[in-house]
Amino acid sequence: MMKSRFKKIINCLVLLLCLITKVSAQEQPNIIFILADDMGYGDMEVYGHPYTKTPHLDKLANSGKVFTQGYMSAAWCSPSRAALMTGIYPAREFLSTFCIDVEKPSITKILHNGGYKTAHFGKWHIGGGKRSPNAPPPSAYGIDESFTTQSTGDGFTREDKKLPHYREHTTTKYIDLAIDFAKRNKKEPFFINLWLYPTHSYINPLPQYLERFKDLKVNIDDFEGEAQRDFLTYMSKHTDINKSMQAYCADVANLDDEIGRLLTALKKMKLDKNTIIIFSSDNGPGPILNNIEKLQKRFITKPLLVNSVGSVGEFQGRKGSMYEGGIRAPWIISWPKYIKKGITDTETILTGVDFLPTLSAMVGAETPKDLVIDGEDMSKAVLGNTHPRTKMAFFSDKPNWYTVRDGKWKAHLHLNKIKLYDIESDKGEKVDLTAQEPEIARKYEKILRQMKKEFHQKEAAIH
Ligand SMILES: [Ca+2]
Repeated sequence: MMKSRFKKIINCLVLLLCLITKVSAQEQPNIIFILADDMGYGDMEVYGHPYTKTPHLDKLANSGKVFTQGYMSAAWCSPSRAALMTGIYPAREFLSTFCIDVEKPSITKILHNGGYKTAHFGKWHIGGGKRSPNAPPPSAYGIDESFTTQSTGDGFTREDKKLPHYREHTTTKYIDLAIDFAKRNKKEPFFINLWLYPTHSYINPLPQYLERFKDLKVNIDDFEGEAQRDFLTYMSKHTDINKSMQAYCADVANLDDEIGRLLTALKKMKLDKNTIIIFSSDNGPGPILNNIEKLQKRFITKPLLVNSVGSVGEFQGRKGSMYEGGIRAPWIISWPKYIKKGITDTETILTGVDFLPTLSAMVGAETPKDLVIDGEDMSKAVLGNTHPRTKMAFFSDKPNWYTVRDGKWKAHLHLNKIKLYDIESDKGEKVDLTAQEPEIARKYEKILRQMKKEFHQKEAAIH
């Protein structure tokens, strides 16, 4: 009798446990990480652009949290993406292999092992290009489904790439794939890396988007930042600045519309409340190219935008630079179920290597016990209030330039020379305080020289 009652209690407990486990599995959020390519910090309405129209991205921003002190860990595509995937500074190893280490943890592998269905649609560029043609495909990193470019996995054919507006159509294709993947996996948690091409040059906008901006005339004074105004003045001497800006705004509008299509689909599937959507860009907008005259000629003969006129907001430096314009990135994180909407965090410093530990913590994914990474779990800042970091944020993607952000200070060791800025009062990094603050400058010089010694132990390629 006692035995049978005991058995009943055990059975009830087992049932209860099963129910709890089932509920928590269903409760686990989906994640979509949308990464734009070379889109500037200042390219959205919400980040202060005077001309672009981004109603869907702005809506996404209003439904979650906007960070104004977010960074990428590098200033160009490949290393920046490697940092996001691994939580490790790319200068340690990636810049000598151009392939993320398949033996080490990656965010996709961690989530896959934690029961997530995982996908990568879009640019890959962290193994498989000219620099590492024998790199493993995305599936080696715990990715269940992928359709990518610049990888050794499945993707567009040579014929596809010859089609008109190929680059613009890639976005439509990747969004279609993301919607389809979400539909098929909506009963279990899923993760999608959605790494889109806009606004990387060359831009050849679809006519319907160009039409929207055909009357746009650029007034350079509409831009707040001095460096951005100087850049546009330079560009206006070499290209038709109105046409370039119209094309750029058209490209951003196309991206925004496609993201809007994804958000609508998620809502229809009733996945909008419990899906974490993150939006960022891998590095700053395209720089002034040193072969501008050659490109000018091409600009006249082909309807291509040869150089991005993306905005760095108030900062200086563009893609490839460790000044803010190269590494400061828009970071929008929305999760209606848990993140309070309409908040702008102007204090928390986030950087690319934080992505893996922060996201893992947000969804309760187990990370390997022996995990050694550079990033810091900043989930408290995402889910709650502003949160100070304990680790300094480092940046380097070439052997002659090391940078650190630590509170209000930012220091560069560039071409073996130290420069120090108070980034809170001097966003444009115009006033070098090395002479006024010699002790602080020495402190960061020592740290950066140590970083130089520790990083780049292997010969790294210069971009
Ligand atoms: Ca890029």
